[in-house]
Amino acid sequence: MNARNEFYQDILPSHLTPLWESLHALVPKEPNTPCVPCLWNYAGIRPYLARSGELISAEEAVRRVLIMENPALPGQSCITQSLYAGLQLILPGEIAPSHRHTQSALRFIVEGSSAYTAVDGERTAMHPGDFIITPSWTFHDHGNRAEADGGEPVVWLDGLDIPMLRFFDAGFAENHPEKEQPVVRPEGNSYARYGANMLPVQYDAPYGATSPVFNYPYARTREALATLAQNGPVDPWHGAKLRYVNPATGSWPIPTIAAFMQLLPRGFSGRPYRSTDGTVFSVVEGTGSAVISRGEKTWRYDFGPRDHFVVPSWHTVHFEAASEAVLFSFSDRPVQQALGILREQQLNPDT
Ligand code: GTQ
Repeated sequence: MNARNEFYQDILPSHLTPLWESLHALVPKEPNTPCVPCLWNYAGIRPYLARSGELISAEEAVRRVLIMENPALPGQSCITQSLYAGLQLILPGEIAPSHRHTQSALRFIVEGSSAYTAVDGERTAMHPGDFIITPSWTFHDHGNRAEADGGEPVVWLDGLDIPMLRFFDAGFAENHPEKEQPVVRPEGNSYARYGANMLPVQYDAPYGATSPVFNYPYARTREALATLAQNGPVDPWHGAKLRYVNPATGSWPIPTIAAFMQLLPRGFSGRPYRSTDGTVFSVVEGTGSAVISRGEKTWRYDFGPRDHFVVPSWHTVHFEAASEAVLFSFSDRPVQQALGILREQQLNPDT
């Protein structure tokens, strides 16, 4: 053993370790994420969701979810270092019981129209393409109408800040005493108050920095994107892309999570970009390709409706759309922006 190695051994019991052996890894020249890109083809994984439905009820599971794990971070329940993503299944007649936690959640509806979610005493129906928020520390339960009532399996993408809360060791949770929390306001109440580009004259933010709107319906989002795309031209990198906002502040819908919807016109061939916010995508409509690269490596993901994929931090990506395509996405951008560390780079601006 040379003198240095001997020294490292000697200081180990004192819980000391030499910085000079790890400095370059700790302070890299540029982001060097352990995360890798990954595509979850919906047709490939949908049978597993169905099987989970045969193995356990939503009530027993509390949340019947298949977590989408980054292949490079097995067992860590995260899709990027800061974000959690999963696909949740709820069958007709089932209830996912009420609880609350400090982690914030988004639901992006992938399949089925017979479910609802309740947040803080108000229910909202879930339809494919809807973007729904569960603010931190609000009671929430999910339900699916019974078969006789036209129920069908409902699947949505769960996006949560679980890894961030774990990082801060700031997670709390508790169950509601009842399976379903009491409904105290009629459906649509929140949208009427906060979703008509207006706010109550005596506005008092009900959920702190989180948006008071908890369902951003796809019909409205889709109409806006269609109009933008028709009016053209669209952004050469992103197509027609909008971000979801907290209407009371103009800021992000969730303090820890940004969410976006973009339309790629038919034949769109986007320019490449990279950013430090690793991003999770859910394909709503259309077919196309995401071409991702990092150094010498390239991943080409041909996508269709209901497919999901992740583009990690500082991986270059560009999009191609064979048919008109619509993509939902979310990232940890609000946190990076608040900390002043977000970086984005648009490549080939002149091509
Ligand atoms: O619906 O409350 O995917 O608490 C993970 C944790 C969903 C939920 C998840 C949760 C939920």
